[in-house]
Amino acid sequence: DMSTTLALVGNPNSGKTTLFNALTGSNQHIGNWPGVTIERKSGKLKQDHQIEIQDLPGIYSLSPYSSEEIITRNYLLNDQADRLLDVVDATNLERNLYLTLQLMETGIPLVMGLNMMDRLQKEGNRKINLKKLEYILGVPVVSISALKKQHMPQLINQLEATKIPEYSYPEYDGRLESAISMISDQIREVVPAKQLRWYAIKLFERDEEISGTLTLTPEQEREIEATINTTEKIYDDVSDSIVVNARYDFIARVMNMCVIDADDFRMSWS
Ligand code: GDP
Ligand code: K
Ligand code: MG
Repeated sequence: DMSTTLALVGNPNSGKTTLFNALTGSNQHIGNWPGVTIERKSGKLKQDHQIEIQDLPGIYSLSPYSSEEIITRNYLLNDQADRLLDVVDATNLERNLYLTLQLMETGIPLVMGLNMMDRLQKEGNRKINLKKLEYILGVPVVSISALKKQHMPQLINQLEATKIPEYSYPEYDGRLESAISMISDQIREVVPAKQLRWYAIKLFERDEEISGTLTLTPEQEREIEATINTTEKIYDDVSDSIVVNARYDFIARVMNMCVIDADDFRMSWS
């Protein structure tokens, strides 16, 4: 069976459903996610029935606080998606990137569909350098308008590519990276290799939903807790907040490098 499953992931209102409809046409299956009344839609890509598309619930984060987040992350962790199409609202790039970074931590190949480009152009006060965005994130970026069905052939080309380039993970502050690497050493034997970073970060965040799924020795648990405690002392902050700040630092660098606002010019002439 040569079929691949492509999961649409993104913030609420980033245009997932509009894009899903544009890609699948009337070829859709609608149901519910098990145990919850959240609608589940899947369908086949119109131009290539080997590509099965799954629309996932809109989320801002892969934390375990809402049904939408839990459905999405379980789906991603249980290896049901071969690739991700990260639907990003270009007019809200900064906020949307917060989820993108977390999606990249799952190790699943990802293409970014930078949506709402028609609105960004109409607003006319911001330019996004797509080449630099691709470079700094290390993922393919295709600018689209799902509503106006613009750049759909370019997107489909990228989705059909036999291989999506491997990306390196977003690299955070060195002191956090060394904690992640020490935790990784403790759990290397008990988690899938490509999800090592995901599990290490989640353990660092003290995500109990995740730690509950792993069987660790008391010694491993002690080592991990010691790593977290030491790092919290270094930062004088709690671990989940250290990770949040590290992600925002990374996003600030991306925005600095890739985005030019009309205001930036006005400032420099005043
Ligand atoms: P979802 O919550 O991610 O499924 O987002 P929807 O597909 O429901 O879209 C949210 C709103 O954004 C709707 O009003 C869409 O018509 C609109 N929308 C989606 N894609 C685009 C786009 O490319 N351009 C513009 N201007 N609006 C869009
Ligand atoms: K919506
Ligand atoms: Mg939707």
